[in-house]
Amino acid sequence: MRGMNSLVSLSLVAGAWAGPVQKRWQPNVPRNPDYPLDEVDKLEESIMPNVEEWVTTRTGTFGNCTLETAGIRREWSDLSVDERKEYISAVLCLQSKPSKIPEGKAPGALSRFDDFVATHMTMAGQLHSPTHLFAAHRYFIYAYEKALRDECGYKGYQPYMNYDRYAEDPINSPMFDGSDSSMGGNGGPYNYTGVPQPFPRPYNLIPPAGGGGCVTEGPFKDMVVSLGPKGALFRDLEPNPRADGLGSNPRCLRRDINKYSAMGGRANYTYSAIMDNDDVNSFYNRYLGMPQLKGDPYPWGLHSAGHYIMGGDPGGDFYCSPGDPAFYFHHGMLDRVWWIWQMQDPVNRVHAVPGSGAMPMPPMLMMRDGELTIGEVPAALQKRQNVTDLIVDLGWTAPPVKLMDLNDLLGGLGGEMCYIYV
Ligand SMILES: *[C@@H]1O[C@H](CO)[C@@H](O)[C@H](O)[C@H]1NC(C)=O
Ligand SMILES: *[C@@H]1O[C@H](CO)[C@@H](O)[C@H](O)[C@H]1NC(C)=O
Ligand SMILES: *[C@@H]1O[C@H](CO)[C@@H](O)[C@H](O)[C@H]1NC(C)=O
Ligand SMILES: *[C@@H]1O[C@H](CO)[C@@H](O)[C@H](O)[C@H]1NC(C)=O
Ligand SMILES: [Cu+2]
Repeated sequence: MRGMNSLVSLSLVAGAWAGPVQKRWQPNVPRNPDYPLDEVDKLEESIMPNVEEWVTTRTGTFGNCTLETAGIRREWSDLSVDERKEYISAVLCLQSKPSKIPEGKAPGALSRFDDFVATHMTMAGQLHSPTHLFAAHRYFIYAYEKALRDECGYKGYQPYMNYDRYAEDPINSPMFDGSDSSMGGNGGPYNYTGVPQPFPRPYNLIPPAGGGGCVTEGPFKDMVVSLGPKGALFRDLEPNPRADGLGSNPRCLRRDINKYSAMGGRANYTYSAIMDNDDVNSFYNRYLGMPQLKGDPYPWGLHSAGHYIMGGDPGGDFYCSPGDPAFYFHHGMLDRVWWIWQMQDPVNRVHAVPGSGAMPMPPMLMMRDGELTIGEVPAALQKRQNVTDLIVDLGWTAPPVKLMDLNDLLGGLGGEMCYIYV
């Protein structure tokens, strides 16, 4: 353990501060020259010696997972245009395959893609509890990536969105410029007040950015959104025919591609979230924007910043947000940030779970009357929990697994989960 710690601090000094990084292993993947590495990308490069050390010294069952066999999740604009189109085709394929949800349970799930939305809606309480937020979303994206690969023949891995690349002008970025190699364009104009943020009270607001109507350009312009709304951002939406939001309510995909939101996800925010929070609970709180930093012009937290880059419907709906295919890019980025945080000190951080054990309970996000707010922490969660007993259950999309089997992305689930970010 001592050896590992000194290795960690050495590599941080070397990696973060422009010194030569000793790289023994480097994936051979191209980068887009339009986007020089930001401070978080450099931090990510600097952790590779820690990652190598970790995969050779940890104990447990990791199957055949090694750095050489690991899948590589890349940033969207680092993919070639053809690779982007392959990904888009796979998503369109998932949207054309029939749902596998048992008859009558979620009649609004019109496709296999919608099964993931319905799962996120029904399991929202578990997915967003402090203990589960990181690991359950990791599993959720993993299950989606697996469906793209196994059911739609996709050969690559789930891309992520580095918010910093697009923050200045997301509407004209390779993610959202509406071209046929983008994840679709902005929505038309819609008049709304913005997105209320739960911290601090009284609410601050992510300002509206001019969109909010139907997406009319790009591969998802004809997409039919059916589930929800359930925690809607917009008031002009038709209510779902079922109280649980799982009925069919066909409508267009709406977005307000929002640079104000994106600014809260710039690299300096991500970098300080990773580097200034040694304890898993303070890292968790910072990731959610709590407490607000003094004088912060974009005090949303990474999680909200990324969600409201697309916002709209269903992207801005707490329950239905995976109904916007850009959701997976955002939560992929969050998963990457968690991994970079973990790999600063793998021995102490890989299996650290927010809100559990002896550490103080962070506040919890809840949905009340359609607004996101800080809830009380349920008495059951206040209790000192034995984290080895926690289960992540993704109902209709993946078998239940132990939460602690999801903490190590290089070898989780007995080696079945095996990927890194580049
Ligand atoms: C590991 O790889 C070997 C050889 O390819 C294969 O036989 C074995 O089933 C794999 N084990 C796991 C756990 O995937
Ligand atoms: C937007 O809505 C607000 C509140 O309903 C209204 O006061 C304002 O005039 C509207 N703005 C436009 C440009 O329609
Ligand atoms: C990030 O940089 C911006 C612009 O310089 C600044 O306003 C903001 O406070 C910084 N945020 C953090 C968390 O350092
Ligand atoms: C937690 O539970 C596991 C098995 O479920 C057990 O082996 C372990 O000793 C328990 N730890 C504590 C601190 O109670
Ligand atoms: Cu979620």
